Amino acid sequence: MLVLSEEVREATGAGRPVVALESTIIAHGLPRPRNLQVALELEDVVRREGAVPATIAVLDGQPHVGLDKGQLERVANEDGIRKLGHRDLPLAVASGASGATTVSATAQLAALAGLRVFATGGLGGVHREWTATQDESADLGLLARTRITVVCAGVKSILDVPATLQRLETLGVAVAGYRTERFPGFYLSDSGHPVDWTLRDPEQVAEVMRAQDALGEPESALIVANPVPPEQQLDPGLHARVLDEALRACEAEGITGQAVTPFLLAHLVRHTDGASLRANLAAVRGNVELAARIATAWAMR
Ligand code: PSU
Ligand code: MN
Repeated sequence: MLVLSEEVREATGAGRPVVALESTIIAHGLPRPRNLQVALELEDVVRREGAVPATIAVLDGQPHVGLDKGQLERVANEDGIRKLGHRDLPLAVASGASGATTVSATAQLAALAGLRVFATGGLGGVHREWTATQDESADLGLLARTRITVVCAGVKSILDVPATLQRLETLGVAVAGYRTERFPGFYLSDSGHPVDWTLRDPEQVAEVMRAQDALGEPESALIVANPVPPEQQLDPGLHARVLDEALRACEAEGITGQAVTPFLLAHLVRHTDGASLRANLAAVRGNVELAARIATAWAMR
């Protein structure tokens, strides 16, 4: 049922490096018209590193792995494009719906297509109001049972970061900092929390992936947490202040469920004069580039 783009089909057939990219960040995480430019730019970053990009989305009920320009345009600009977590996939397929895929849905489809490396901005996780709302992203549970390597700038800083790290530990998902002993904070280089493991180069990441396969079940993910460069991070003071306002606005407006993350991200963009957007993009770009290098090291194994 998967539709692979021609270049993804050729690359996977020949064992060449492919990087899966999610589409929720395009449809629901970034403002128009910047979102389409970013989608195209991220694909270019992958190509420049000698790998093939596979942006993933569901269009008219068909899960696509690798999108052409017209399909990327639909994801970026089509009104009513849904946000699909992995639980939504069978519903979207059976009803012919179109939607962007979150980390959980992208990871599931990427693994189904035989892809092993995936890049995003920040993972979903445990929300700060968890005791009242029980809002924990489905990203975490899916990564506990999917053999994929996710390169991200940690988890989104709008979340309860220590609770999310604890959940990842409980769920048995491997986490390593990339050239850092600190867990990155999405818009910030450092979330204020340590990581237990540090990896130094793409070859070392590929070795961990090999070891995962040799060790067998359970088929869980590897999170490679790659910080945004300190000179490109959002000012920590501004971040703390605006995030606080955003969380209060979210509660005051009664935003719940899937709408929470896009609401908070959009609030930050507006109230930091685009500075959060610049930090977000710097983080995603770095992650996509590193993912391409890891995919290359993995393809040469
Ligand atoms: N990273 C970004 N921007 C985003 C996301 C990640 O830089 O918008 C998306 C991812 O698709 C992630 C989703 O899976 O946010 C989490 O949403 P939720 O908290 O509703 O599970
Ligand atoms: Mn949620």
